Amino acid sequence: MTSYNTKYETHTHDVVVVGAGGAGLRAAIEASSQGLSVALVCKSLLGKAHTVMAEGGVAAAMANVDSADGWQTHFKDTMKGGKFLNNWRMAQLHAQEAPDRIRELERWGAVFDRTPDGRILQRPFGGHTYRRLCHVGDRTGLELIRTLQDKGVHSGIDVFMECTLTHLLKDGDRISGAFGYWRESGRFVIFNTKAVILATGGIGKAFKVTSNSWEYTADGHAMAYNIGAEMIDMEFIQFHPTGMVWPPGVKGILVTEAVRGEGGRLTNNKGERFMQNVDPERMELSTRDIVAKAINREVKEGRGSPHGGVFLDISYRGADYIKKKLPSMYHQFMELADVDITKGPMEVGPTTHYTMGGLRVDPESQQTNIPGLFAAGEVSAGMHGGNRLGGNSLSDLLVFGRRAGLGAAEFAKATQQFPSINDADVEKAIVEVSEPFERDKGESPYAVHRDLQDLMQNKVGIIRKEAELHEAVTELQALKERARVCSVEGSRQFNPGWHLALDLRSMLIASEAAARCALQRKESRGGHTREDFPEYDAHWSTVNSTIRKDGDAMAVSTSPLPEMPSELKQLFEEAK
Ligand code: FUM
Repeated sequence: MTSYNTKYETHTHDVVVVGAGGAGLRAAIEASSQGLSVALVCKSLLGKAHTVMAEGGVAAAMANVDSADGWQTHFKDTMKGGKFLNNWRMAQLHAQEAPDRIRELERWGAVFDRTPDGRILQRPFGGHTYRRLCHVGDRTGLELIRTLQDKGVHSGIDVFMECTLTHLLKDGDRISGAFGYWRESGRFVIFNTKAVILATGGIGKAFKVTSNSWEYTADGHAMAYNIGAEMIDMEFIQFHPTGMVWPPGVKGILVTEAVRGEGGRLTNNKGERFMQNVDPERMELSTRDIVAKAINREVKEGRGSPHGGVFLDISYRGADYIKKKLPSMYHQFMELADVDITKGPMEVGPTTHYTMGGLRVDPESQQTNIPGLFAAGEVSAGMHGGNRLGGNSLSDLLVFGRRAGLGAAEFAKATQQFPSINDADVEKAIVEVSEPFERDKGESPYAVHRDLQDLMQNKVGIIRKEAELHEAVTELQALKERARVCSVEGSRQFNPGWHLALDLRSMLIASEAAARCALQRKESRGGHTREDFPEYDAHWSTVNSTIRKDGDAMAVSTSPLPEMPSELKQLFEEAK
């Protein structure tokens, strides 16, 4: 329902999903299938999502290629890859339900690559014991989005594109809606709802070198944090080992792990396969945290490629094979770098790819600690622990997108009346988003963003040190102040400077959470490496980092990890 007779354009739906990547689409489909009215609100155009950057495949223990695979092995791989910091129940549900979600996707029209006898083909990926990644060449995320989008638009979901939400609204303790603006006109818009599902993705644009595109500015993290939602484990950032390093304009663009899955070899400038010294058993298919750090070391110690990466070579597989299995990589390097990967190596290096931390959710329903607020996909946390295995994000968003849709639908059904929108909260939100226009001598948001990216890249990056993290926390306070008083010119009509000024506030919250948690965790584990504490630590293996808003301050603490039941622990004993 749309109403224009109140002061602001207001839309009323049982469930509002924010973000239209895989998690948002899957959640919206599920909530809609429960007979509820559903709004799907996205900042970008439908179909433009970081989901497409999970190129190499979706992990599910279908056992089509390696018949010994099963959910127990997938569960164990996920826990080991996450360095046992995962929420065990999420990892269990994920491993158990992923194959059903793939079969469902296939029924909805996804066209996977096939085994000779017609089953879904599966390829190897880092940290997975068996060949487990169902794929469509190197365009798996794209096919997943295409399929979900097709299904979604025929499910009666109301889609609101190019609409940025900046504030979640509450009625008492529970969620009542969201406030934002149309990117083109700058007009304000309100969504009144019984339940909100955040599926806003990650925080990659806080870093200088990233595979993420402009949308990944921590919007969901910040909106939820600002109304009292708890975050966990924000220090765990995944630096994907292989992004492009050259030419400068494309630095950070993803080079899919499928290149290594199909046999790609990493070498340094001496021609050495350096993974031999790091993980001789798994070599290039070690987990991402390990491969990224190994590449970082080669470069730092002077064994890098001419443009500051290392070499990744698949050319020995032959042109036909490469063009069939890795068509996007072939075109990407040809068009962007003038490199023919069927004839010679690529140059690659780590790129900020994924945030393991995020909003704490209930594993069954994906509800946060705010009644009526749910989260799925990268903005939520727990599933991947300290390091995500490649391919587990696509299966995560299918499994937990569905669960969030169901959870929100049940919550909405149990809510008789629409909660009220508090006018004072809306007026406050309007004042906050209008502030950048009120000043004429403030700094440009672009300058603040550039400095934020440099800071996060250099001091909260792959290798961290106490002194630099202290500096990062202090410098982030200064950046927050600069962002608070930055100014933009012109009007609210399509004004990218204004959009960035607002996004900066969200990125600064996520960055501060990452830096403070990284300072607190005195050990190295997965996507968090402390040069001064290089080993695992027994205490830190039992706790999640927690982040909450405490007045104007950010409170960082720890909470005990949920205890794994004995029958699951037994799986690890049997493996020994
Ligand atoms: O390398 C890739 O294709 C990325 C996959 C993922 O992040 O899951």
